[in-house]
This record gives sequence, structure tokens and C-alpha cells, in this order.
Amino acid sequence: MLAQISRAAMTPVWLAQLATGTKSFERNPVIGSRRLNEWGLHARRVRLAYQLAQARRRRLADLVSARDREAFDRDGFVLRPNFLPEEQFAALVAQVRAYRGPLREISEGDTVMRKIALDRKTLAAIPMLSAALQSHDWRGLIRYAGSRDAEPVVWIQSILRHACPGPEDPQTFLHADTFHPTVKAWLFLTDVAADAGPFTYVPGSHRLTERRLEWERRMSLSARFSPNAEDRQGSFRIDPAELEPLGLPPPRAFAVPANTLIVADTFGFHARGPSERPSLRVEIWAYGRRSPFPSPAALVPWTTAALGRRSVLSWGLGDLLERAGIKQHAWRARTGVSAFDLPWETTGSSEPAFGSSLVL
Ligand SMILES: O=C(O)CCC(=O)C(=O)O
Ligand SMILES: [Fe+2]
Repeated sequence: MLAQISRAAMTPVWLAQLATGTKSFERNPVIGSRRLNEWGLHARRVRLAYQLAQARRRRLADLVSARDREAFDRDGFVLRPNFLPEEQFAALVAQVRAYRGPLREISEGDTVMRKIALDRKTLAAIPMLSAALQSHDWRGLIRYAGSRDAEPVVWIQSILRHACPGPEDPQTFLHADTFHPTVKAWLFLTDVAADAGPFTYVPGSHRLTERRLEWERRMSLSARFSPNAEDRQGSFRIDPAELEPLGLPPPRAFAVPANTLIVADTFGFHARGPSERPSLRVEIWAYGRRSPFPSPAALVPWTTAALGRRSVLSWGLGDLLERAGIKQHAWRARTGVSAFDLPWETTGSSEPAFGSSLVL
């Protein structure tokens, strides 16, 4: 009875979420409904979101060079070796290395991810970063790929592989982050070897072909009850054997030197490559995701510092909920640690985190 009342009360919310970026097949039973998806609900959301993103990209085309635009439209990513002038890059790395302000760690399987949010104070401590984030190329590529004239959220991120006990890193399975075009960017501050967890992408998989749409439809029928948590959350996994029938090539692993920028549409299939041994990848990492559909919220002119502050506040809220005994917070606070420190070298305040609350 209670369940029925709460279902009736929630239904308008679930319906309203259809017009947003909400993607969970598990938490939203309308999105997850097998019947509705047999009638084409998911496929229609995918198609409409794609068409809208393509139209917005056409309007933002002047922000990027013809060469980058062609590469992105063809491959779903732009690769820029030697992105920053040499001296500027060296200064950026030195400033990030020296920074030992507050940061957070989370574990994803046996990977530890470390994040430094860029609020005003952190940006002031790493002035070379602000310069890079204001560069014409960085701004233009992220806006075009993300199909929005909007700032992304940016963190300094370290990926420490085989750094704690746990199952295989869930990001090592090929997947699309969500059901619509969206952007992520990596400016690597370390060299990334082929066998040390490189970013991996299936070229051309950002395009919504008829075969991809049919695959989306098929996945949507069973996603709600999939044994895989990421499928249930709307980040569909794909078996590499399915790529060829979709007309797609094998994934390409980006073994790249430091100072390489990759801007990619993570509606395309991608993964974090395997790491043969414990490894460390440090990057400036950006994530730009606004509603795929028209929405006033998508137009809010966030700045990098305001978005950084928002991350800090949400971590603070997580701590508060944990202290109140409501929910364990997976993002553990560390101090005195640099983005470049290896886990066994650190002398932080808390034990390693073994939680999991992935934001994909
Ligand atoms: O870290 C990587 O190489 C990719 C991880 C991933 O799947 C993502 O950031 O969406
Ligand atoms: Fe991803």
C-alpha cells in the first residue's frame, strides 16, 4: 500500500526526468520500463538528444579549427600532443607537484582515484592552470565536443592502479557514459604507457548509426535488471565482440607523452585500459555535462571556481551525512598529499577508502 502511494507520488517526477539527462534504469522505473522501451522510449530519447546536440554543435562550429572539427566529427575525439608551450607545461607540472592542499580519494575496484577540486583558493595556488583553462583551444574544443557554450567541471585527477584490495576497476570495461553526446577531456601531466592504463576509445563510436540505435534499443529492454550495476545506471557496457557487428573498429589505446590533450565525446565507447602493474596517471580532467534537452539550468553561466566550490560543498555534505550516521561517504579527505604521490608514499590522515559511488 505504502509502496503504491509512493509510486503514485513519484510518477510525475519520473516523467519530468524524461526531459533531462537522468539516465538510471534502476532508479527511474519509467526510464527502466521494458514495455515503454519496447515501444521505443529509450531509442527516441537517444535519437532526439543526438539531433539536438548535432544542431548545437553546428552553431558552435566556429570555436574550433576546421581540422579539429573534421577529426572530432569523424573519430569522436581530438588528440593534441604538445598542447601547452613547453615552458608553460613545465611550470604547470611544478605547481601541481608542489600543491599539498586538501584533496579527496575514492576507490573504484582496486583503483584509487584522487581528486583536487578547483575552487578559487586552489586556482590561486596553481596560476598556470587558470592560464591553460582560459586558452582558446581548450575552451573551444570542450564547448564544441560538449555541444554547449558552458564551462566544464575541472579537477586535478590522479589514477592509481592496483593501489588497494578490490575487484577489477569497473572503468576497464568498454562503455558509453550516458545516452547522449557529452564531453570529457584529459590533459596528461604524466607520460601514459600502453600497458599502464591508457585511455582507450573506439574511433567513430560517437555517431548514432541505425545499428547503434538498434543496439541502444536492445540494451534498454533488459538494462533495469541487468546483473551489471553500470548497465542499470544507464552507462551501457559493450562486449568488444559486439563492435564489429556494429560496423566499428577495435578500440584505440592512447599511449601518449605528458602534455597531450584528449577531448572526447564519451557517448562513444571507451574504457580505461588495463595496467600490467601498479601505475600512476595524473591529469587535468574536465567533465562537461548539461541537460541534453532544452533547459534553463543548462544556461547557468557557471565558472570553473564556482563549479570547484560546488564539488567542495558536496563533499562536505557527504561528510556531514556520514557523521550523522546516515550514509558512509566514499570520498575520503586527505591532507598533505600531492597529486603525484604514490599510495604507499603518502602519510595522510585517513585510511584508504573502500567505498564505491561512481559518477560516470
Ligand atoms: O580514465 C579513463 O581512462 C577513462 C575512464 C572513464 O571511463 C571515464 O572517465 O568516463
Ligand atoms: Fe566512462
